[in-house]
Amino acid sequence: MSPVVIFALLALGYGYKFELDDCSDKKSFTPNVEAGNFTLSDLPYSYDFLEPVITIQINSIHHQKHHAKYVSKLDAYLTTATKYSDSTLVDLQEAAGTDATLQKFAGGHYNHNLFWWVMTHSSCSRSPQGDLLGAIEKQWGSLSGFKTAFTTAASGIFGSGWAWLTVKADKELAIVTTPNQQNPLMGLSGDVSYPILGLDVWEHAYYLKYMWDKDTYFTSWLELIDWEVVDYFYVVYARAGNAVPA
Ligand code: MN3
Repeated sequence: MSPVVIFALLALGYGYKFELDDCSDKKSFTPNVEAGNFTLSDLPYSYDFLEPVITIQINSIHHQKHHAKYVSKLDAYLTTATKYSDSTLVDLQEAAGTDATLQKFAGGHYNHNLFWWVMTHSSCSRSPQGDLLGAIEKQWGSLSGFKTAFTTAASGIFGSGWAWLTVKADKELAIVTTPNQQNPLMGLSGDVSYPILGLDVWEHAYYLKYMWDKDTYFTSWLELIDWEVVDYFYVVYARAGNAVPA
């Protein structure tokens, strides 16, 4: 392509250029109050908002195809499992401990909801603050110590799964991994705890950009955590012994 053509494309706004003002384009957290029947919510930002770490292609396929399928499979199951007709999505995580179908589809829906909320554009990501920062420093020495431990845990997942920052019953923080679409609320990989941050380690979450290089996905992803939201989840819900109503 000639320099003239490239300049013309740039002048026309081709390519995504992020401005700091755009941070306010992310919607504020709203609790999920649905029960018995669930819908795929819009993402709290546009599909290109997480570029270049998460591409528009990955984000749109992930949401419109993968996440959407968990929701439709969950709703199909709930038409037969009528005992859950008044259950919220958090109730279903608790019930999933003894229900393998809920582990897949209620887990898949909840995990993705939480995943979308805890991300923002890397320019809008600020460090954790206050009590959460203190709790991280207590457990891992520093934020960078946490990031190393989190990446190591994520790298240790064999096959598909999730890495979580979670709050235990004793209020201490922990890093936990779960296989498939399970999560710490189900109590299948240790005691029940309350996740405030979740990283999707399924190939569909990164392969179109990172391919075999999972470690670059992990380290890049840590730079787009919306710590303001994670702080909020910690203080308002998890530290009080409640699941985030994602
Ligand atoms: Mn996924």
